[in-house]
Amino acid sequence: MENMQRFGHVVMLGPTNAGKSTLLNRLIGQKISIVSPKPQTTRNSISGIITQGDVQAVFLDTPGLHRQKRGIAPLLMRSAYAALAQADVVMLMLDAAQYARRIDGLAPDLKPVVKAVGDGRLPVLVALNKVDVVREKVKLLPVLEAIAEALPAAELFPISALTGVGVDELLKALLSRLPEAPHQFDPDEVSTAPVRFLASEIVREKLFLALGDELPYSMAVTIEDWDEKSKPGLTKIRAAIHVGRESHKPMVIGKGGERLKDVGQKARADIEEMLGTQVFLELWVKVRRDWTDDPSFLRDLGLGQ
Ligand SMILES: Nc1nc2c(ncn2[C@@H]2O[C@H](COP(=O)(O)OP(=O)(O)OP(=O)(O)O)[C@@H](O)[C@H]2O)c(=O)[nH]1
Ligand SMILES: [Mg+2]
Repeated sequence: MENMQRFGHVVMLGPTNAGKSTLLNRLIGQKISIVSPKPQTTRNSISGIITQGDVQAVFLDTPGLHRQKRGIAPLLMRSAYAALAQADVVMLMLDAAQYARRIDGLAPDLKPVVKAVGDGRLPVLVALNKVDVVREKVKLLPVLEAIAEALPAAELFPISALTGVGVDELLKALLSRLPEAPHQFDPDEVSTAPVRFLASEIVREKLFLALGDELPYSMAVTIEDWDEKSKPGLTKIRAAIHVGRESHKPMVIGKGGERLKDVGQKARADIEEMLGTQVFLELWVKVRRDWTDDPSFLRDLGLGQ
């Protein structure tokens, strides 16, 4: 039939730090999902919408899979797997740089995800990411073989989300698997996430990049006030950074307030780009003891049930 529309959800699943959010941003052509070199950066499933002619896809970037059991980690894992319920197509992303160093094929901790997606119910495409850092391509052979063995029906795409190598082919294949269904979004919509949420994520990204290895995991960011009415062309935003302990507060603020100021400046620049207005961003650090155990606050963050 002519002009039959296709629409569906592509769920991006994979170990933490594989590069899922980096790929989503590249596919959408703008920053929607935050990225950092640290694991467990993504906390909420984030949508990115692509419309190409008769095909429209909602990509769901999920929190990375890992084996941590502390704090909110199990909640994040559950939400990643829960996204599968919406999937028409699964994109499983693996880090080639990590697996190329292994000689024994797939890591044992991938077993649960292989089990979850490998029952043949959904089409699975595997994106073997970060091939840009694997100089000797022959080193990829064992992992390619291991993937083919674990998921015989899956199509395999070596890519680099960073440089763009292989991404067009992967996108084409993902879109081609979507079912016939009417489009659900305006062609220029890029995400279903509210801009306020995206702004809070930008602040969280800058904190992830500015702080050491432990602290980012005990922090959350909420938007307390958003005012675009009092002055045309200016958005005034007040965001709270929640830390779990009193002793974390000075670490976030830094000597003479330098660290918080730096985080604020970097976040403001990105939020201005996203909104296309000037932004006045006020950040304040709030101690919310043990927020990771507070169901109502977790719900406010979109992390609870
Ligand atoms: N060299 C290289 N680095 C990449 C590539 N893709 C992503 N990265 C880097 O890998 C790190 C993790 O990227 P993310 O996009 O945050 O990974 P993620 O899978 O979303 O991680 P979680 O949200 O923690 O699950 C960042 O430092 C990226 O810059 C790639 O193709 N090549
Ligand atoms: Mg991510």
